[in-house]
Amino acid sequence: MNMKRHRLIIVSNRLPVVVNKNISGSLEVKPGSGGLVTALAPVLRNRGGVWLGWSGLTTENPRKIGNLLSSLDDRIGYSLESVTLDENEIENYYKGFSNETLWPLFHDLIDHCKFKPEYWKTYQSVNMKFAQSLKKIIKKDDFIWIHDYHLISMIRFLRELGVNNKIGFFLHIPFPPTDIYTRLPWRVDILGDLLQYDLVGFQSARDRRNFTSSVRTLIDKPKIEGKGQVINIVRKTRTMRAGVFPISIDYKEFDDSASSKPVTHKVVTKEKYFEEQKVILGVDRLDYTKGIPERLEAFREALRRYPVLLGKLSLIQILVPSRRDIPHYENLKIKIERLVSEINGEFSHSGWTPIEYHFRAVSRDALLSYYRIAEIAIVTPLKDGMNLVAKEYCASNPEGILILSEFAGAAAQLKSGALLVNPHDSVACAEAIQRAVHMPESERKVRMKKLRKNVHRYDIYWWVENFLDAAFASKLSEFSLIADYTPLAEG
Ligand code: ADQ
Repeated sequence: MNMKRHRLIIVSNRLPVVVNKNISGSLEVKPGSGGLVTALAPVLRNRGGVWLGWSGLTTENPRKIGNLLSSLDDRIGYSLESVTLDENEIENYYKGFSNETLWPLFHDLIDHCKFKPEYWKTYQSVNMKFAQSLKKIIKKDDFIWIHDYHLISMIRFLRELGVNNKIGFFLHIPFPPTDIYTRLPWRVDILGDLLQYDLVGFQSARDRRNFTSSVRTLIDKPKIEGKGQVINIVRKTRTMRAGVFPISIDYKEFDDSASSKPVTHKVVTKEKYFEEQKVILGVDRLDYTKGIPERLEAFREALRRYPVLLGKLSLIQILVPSRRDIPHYENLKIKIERLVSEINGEFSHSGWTPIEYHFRAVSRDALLSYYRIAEIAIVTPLKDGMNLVAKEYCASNPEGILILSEFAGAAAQLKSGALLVNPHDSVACAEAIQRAVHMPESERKVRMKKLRKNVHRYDIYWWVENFLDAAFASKLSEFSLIADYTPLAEG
């Protein structure tokens, strides 16, 4: 297995940098942060690499953006190539098919889906545009790794354009059960596209099982070879691989930074404020899949059922703004804020407000300080590909307790240390909150130790290496890490 000779090409909807126009009208670019960039950047640097994606701007001259991005090459050690999108493409491909069709459908929320032919048409043309941009930069031995639901169809156009390179795909969001997936008018096209990849990675065994079941129902009955972390799907014309690769975080970076001086300074200030109370923390992007109203209802239920918590437990809910030009998101924000004010109105007394609510992105240091002061983190998505907040909390707080939705991809991996809950069951969630508040220290320590060990062992570097191994191993038995699959399975 010699992967070293292959240059790595990463493709994602957005580039790993933020391009902005400053007040004087000139363009500025800042290297992005986040687990994926942190993990892939060294790999791209080592073997040579390119990251292709949309810059985030619509009206700028592509050449201007290109020049600006290439000025970063030396600093970051790999190249950035941008695709330009116009307003219509953003409307129909990005907001439309990606975020109003595939996103809700793949999270089982059929009522939120719009199935518009013009969305599909533009999704196709933008995927073609990405394929054409990629074709211009591709070399014979490059390994292409495409990310997420925005770009599933890219493979079809790449193959039509004569690109024969090995191509992998990773789906960051769940793959839905067959009875939900079949509602999609373009169900056969999307499945057919996924089957053209050499390797498709899913977050959990649940997602891969849903995928193979839809293939059986809608396409044909392939032969499945293997039953571990990676399987071969053998069809008449070709064989592809499908694997389970739970994404993770840079554990060490979170662990180290959480105890750094600037973070500790913030922790001390916040601890003074919450001296009398325990803190339970929610951190999410504003999204209807994250189960935020359900969590607030559960917190209200806990305060009603267990008066001992009044004045003793505060919920800090941090919400990062997201997709606000889609009506469902704006309505969700209104619903959340109404609930926060209802709960605060019902229970506050002088010196104690049950919910502290922030609607903004917070800095990394501030986020870590919240992770550290929170005795409990409550992560209750209705469905989630993985959920990195759960893992970030474990890496940042050795003393904490994690309440986790059984519908987060992370649950398969973290179930033995976390308190698993059904986010739709407000009574069970309230009981879990009460249990967490009163959990004996010895149990808390044992649970968090298990969680941290797991997140540490299967960190983001493991994830990248494991995916690349799966793409290049000539036989399934060649996976060095396959023996480690059991602890990640769904039990
Ligand atoms: P997301 O749906 O964005 O990702 P998640 O995995 O929870 O969800 O990641 C959110 C990230 O945003 C975390 O790194 C968190 O720290 C950060 N964040 C959240 N709120 C913040 C705030 N107020 N301020 C600053 N930062 C904040 C998709 C899928 C997930 C999958 C990831 C990665 O939906 O299921 O885990 O991709 O594959």
